[in-house]
Amino acid sequence: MAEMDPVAGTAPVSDLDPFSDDYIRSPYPFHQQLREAGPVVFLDKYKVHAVGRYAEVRGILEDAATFCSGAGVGLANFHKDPPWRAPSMVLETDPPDHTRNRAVISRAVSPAALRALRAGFEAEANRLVDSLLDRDSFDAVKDMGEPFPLRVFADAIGLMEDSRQHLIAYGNMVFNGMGPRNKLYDNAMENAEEVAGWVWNACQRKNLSPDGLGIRIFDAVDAGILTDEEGARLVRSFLSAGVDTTANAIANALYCFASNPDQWQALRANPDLSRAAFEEILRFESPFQTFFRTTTREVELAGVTIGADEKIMLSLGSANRDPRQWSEPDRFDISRSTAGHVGFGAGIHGCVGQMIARLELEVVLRALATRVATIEITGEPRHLLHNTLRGFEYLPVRLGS
Ligand code: QZP
Repeated sequence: MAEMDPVAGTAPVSDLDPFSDDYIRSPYPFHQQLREAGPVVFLDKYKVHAVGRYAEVRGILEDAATFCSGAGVGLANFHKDPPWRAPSMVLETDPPDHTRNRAVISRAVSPAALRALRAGFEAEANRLVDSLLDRDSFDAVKDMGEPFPLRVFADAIGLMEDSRQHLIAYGNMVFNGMGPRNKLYDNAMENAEEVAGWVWNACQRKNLSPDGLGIRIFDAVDAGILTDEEGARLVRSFLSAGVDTTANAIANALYCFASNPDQWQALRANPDLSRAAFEEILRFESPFQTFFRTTTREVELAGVTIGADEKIMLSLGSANRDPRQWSEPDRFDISRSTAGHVGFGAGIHGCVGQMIARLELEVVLRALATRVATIEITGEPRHLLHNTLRGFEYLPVRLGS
């Protein structure tokens, strides 16, 4: 054990590095070490506490008064390091502002609005799967995971057509930007100005289609609840959160089923399990792995005292495989009960777009389950090296009819 750090308090000190290439490529053995080291550990390399057990992860997510988001949900503490972009009005905000802003988004993604999207999402999923079926091989990331949300989600928001590919680069900035300033961070930020400039332009009222979800945010501007700038910044949350997450979920889904053919046959036999299967994919290969919160006061957590204004890392991926919570957590089983998984977070910041994500993945899984007999990996996959997302850089797949 390393020497005692004044910030560590009584937490066991660990030399685990959740942002190292080895950890990112194969996080699950490291998650186990994190959980076994204790309910709260201190990551010596980053001088922050970390939790990997389900109970503490969930407990922190549900106590937003003690563990706030306003200082950022990445490693950087906005109170000390100014963020690279204007803070998100939902993700990186606390009540009461958060409550008001989230309500505006919630209204835009109402059940009625989502019902109107289903038929179009289904048609695109069917078309996409038909075009990939029986091809010798394709890349699950570039040919399926990314194109699907870039088409259906961006259309649903009412985004302009040209240069939508920038959304992938922007997601990379947002999600790698939550990690330390390592090479992944720097690479993601390489084209920051151009990409962020495009996104900001796309968020403006005049550039949003009159029948999309994005323009609904501006109803709150017309009602005097938000300024124009705030309206655009809330639309920015859609574009930040809604593409890389589902793109990786789609590729992870193909990987889960390719490596568990019995589960694929179970879904084929009953495509109505598509929604449930997505929850298990989120539990088993959570696209979003790592969150931070910041203490609003000195707090005792599982016997460890943490000072005020300290960052704490939450491993959602680890919580979703904690054997204290799940039986046989390392088994991919679409028939298990996944209730309580934290792939969408929990508490007041729980994913506000989760019903859109569920709709997207349901229709993709259903399109696959009703057309595809076999899913095979045809070459060496490469995992994405990424500070917070879990997915693939390259996943060669064949779908057999
Ligand atoms: C990203 C934003 C998994 C979440 C961290 C996704 C996410 C949610 C919101 C925003 C960005 O508001 O910019």
